[in-house]
Amino acid sequence: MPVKETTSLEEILNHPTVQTATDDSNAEMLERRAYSPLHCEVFSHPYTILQETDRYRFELDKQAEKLLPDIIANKVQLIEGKNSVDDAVARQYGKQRNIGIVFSGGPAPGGHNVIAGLYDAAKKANPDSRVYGFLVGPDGIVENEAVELSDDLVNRYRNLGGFTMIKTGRTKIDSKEKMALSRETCRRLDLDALVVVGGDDSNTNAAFLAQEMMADGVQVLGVPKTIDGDIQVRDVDGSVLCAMSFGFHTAARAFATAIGNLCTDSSSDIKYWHICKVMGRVASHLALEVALQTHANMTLIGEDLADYTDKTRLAKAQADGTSDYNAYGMTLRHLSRIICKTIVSRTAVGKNYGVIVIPEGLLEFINEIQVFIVKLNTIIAEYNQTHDKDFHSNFLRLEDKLEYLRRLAQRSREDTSFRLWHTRDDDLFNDIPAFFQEGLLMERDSHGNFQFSQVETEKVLLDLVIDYLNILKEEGRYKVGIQKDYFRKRMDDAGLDPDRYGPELFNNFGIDEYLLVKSGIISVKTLNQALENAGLIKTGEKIPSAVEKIFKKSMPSFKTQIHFYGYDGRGSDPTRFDCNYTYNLGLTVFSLIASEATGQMAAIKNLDMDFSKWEPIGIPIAPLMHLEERKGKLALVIEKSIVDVNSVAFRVVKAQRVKWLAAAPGDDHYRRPGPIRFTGKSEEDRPITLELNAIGAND
Ligand code: FBP
Repeated sequence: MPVKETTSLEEILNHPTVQTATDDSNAEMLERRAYSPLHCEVFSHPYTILQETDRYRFELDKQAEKLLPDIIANKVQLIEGKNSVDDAVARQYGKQRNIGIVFSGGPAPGGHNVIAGLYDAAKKANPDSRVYGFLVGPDGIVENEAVELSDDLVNRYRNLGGFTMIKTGRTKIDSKEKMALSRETCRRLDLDALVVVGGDDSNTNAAFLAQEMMADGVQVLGVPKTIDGDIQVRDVDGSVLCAMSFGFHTAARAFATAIGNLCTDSSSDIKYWHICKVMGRVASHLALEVALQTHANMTLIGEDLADYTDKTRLAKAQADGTSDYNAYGMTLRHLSRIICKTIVSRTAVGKNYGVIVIPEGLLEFINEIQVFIVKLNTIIAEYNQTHDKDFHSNFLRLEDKLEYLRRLAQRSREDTSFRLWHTRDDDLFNDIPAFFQEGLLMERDSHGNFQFSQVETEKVLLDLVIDYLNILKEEGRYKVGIQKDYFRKRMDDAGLDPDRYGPELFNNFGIDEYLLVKSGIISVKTLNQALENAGLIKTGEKIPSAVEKIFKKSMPSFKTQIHFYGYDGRGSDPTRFDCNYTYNLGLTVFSLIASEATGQMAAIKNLDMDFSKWEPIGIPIAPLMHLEERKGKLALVIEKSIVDVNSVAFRVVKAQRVKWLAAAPGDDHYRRPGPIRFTGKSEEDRPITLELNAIGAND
């Protein structure tokens, strides 16, 4: 159709090219929907059975033994594929079932494939089985808001990111009322099994639901999800049962793609420092993976900072015969100094640009801040327990909250047994910027977790960095290195003798590739003075413009761009690794259901190996529990797995730090991870951390 001015809008909109261009689906999406994930070998058989094994041991928590008596003795379940089974098993396997599934917590790429795997397996075992998706997270269970999944609905979301199909939420089923309502929902839907796809807190919740619902004959199973990568399960002997939760690979690749692009941009226009905060509520696994994927100039790892000891302070204290407890752990101020050192060292070789990666949960590992977080958690929780209205709705404005804290400090002065909030705490708290105070006082999530994603950690740190860089600049210790050939050329062009000017202008003339203007020369006035003193210009004479230009070039300005990588990566379409991983988790969870298991978490062993070696298993949840402070009280939860500073992955990153910082003449060592590619050859088969940490374990 030739488009003329007279062509109507309706005709244009009906044109096939316009129809294709404005369609909601595109080629990539259709390709994803059509992709059939690989099946682990055991699932190629018509049946699966469970084999309980004593090979893995756990240390049981006393409280878990008390509160979860019916599932605490659960063992690891191996899954075996069978071509034939006896009639009773076949009947059991293929019986008509009603299964409910719920997403709990933040979205993680691959969730839809868990549903698809479960749905396909359930329908294959018995086409009359029904799978219900609870809507908007655990609230859907409490309120009986569910949708029966159909081929059409499931097919629409195969291999696609997000939890869009049934949405998610962060409600915790933590009261008698909510538990009773949940049981009622399961009764109404006549559920045989409930599957909770969630993080450490949600799987903890799944264990309590399993215990509670045992009486009703409802099996409850968990699936380890979180982009944070902090659900990793080992037994007491160190055998890895679950190396990584799903979604981690995709989120890390998405962050790395964006940050890799920033490395390219930054080293092109060489004027910005990109400060990139990456998600991971507590653990720095995502930051570590991003470091490996991009080779950014500096990546902070929270767990490493917590491990820090100030050797100079310790030595001084030892020499004085005293103890200096402040030498242990990192302070924000000290950290800002380390970042400044990085910036200064690169700038000295002409690189006043770069990329710094900061983990979202950094503050968790800074002692002074962690103390505030824990104290405020307790204050807020205690307030909520003793008042009708909760802390945040009672004290809406920051001033009101601060006033309440002031009253607590006053109380500590009057009543020495009250130790929660001292005058010193109050003074220190009042010293920090208002936006940071607001962040620290912010509402905790339903599991009592501090919401790190809502705090501008990077801003807090950056303010300190800027302050200190200004001091260094005034002291003449922060300078842009001038390349020696550039200096010579500019001077020759201006008819000036570089060998006359060089020694007067620079500290290291004739020594280094990059020349540093003497620390006393920090302004045009001091430059003038230096040239006059050296007899290079007379009093009142103008500074040669080439020299002034060189000087100005040596004076750094610290320009930053701040980025937060979190929700964007969390919403990415899954990598092929996550597609296959999650689909097989879905198949695994059905095998657990079909063999009557409860209180187990589906997992795939050997994720670091070739797909042919992947081994679906069930991990008992209750033995993973330990006591942790939540909402000011000790609560049973699954232990979060943080970065192990002795792991191979961390040690490799640590060993590369100087190289990737590239504070030396020459190129940076950035790596271009490129975008997530669903089809085609890709070297990114699995997280790099996973591969590195498996070294030795599999040898
Ligand atoms: P889950 O642990 O529930 O998977 O959530 C992880 C996470 O993406 C963290 O990285 C982040 O701190 C948090 O969720 C953000 O929470 P919210 O979505 O409530 O803002």
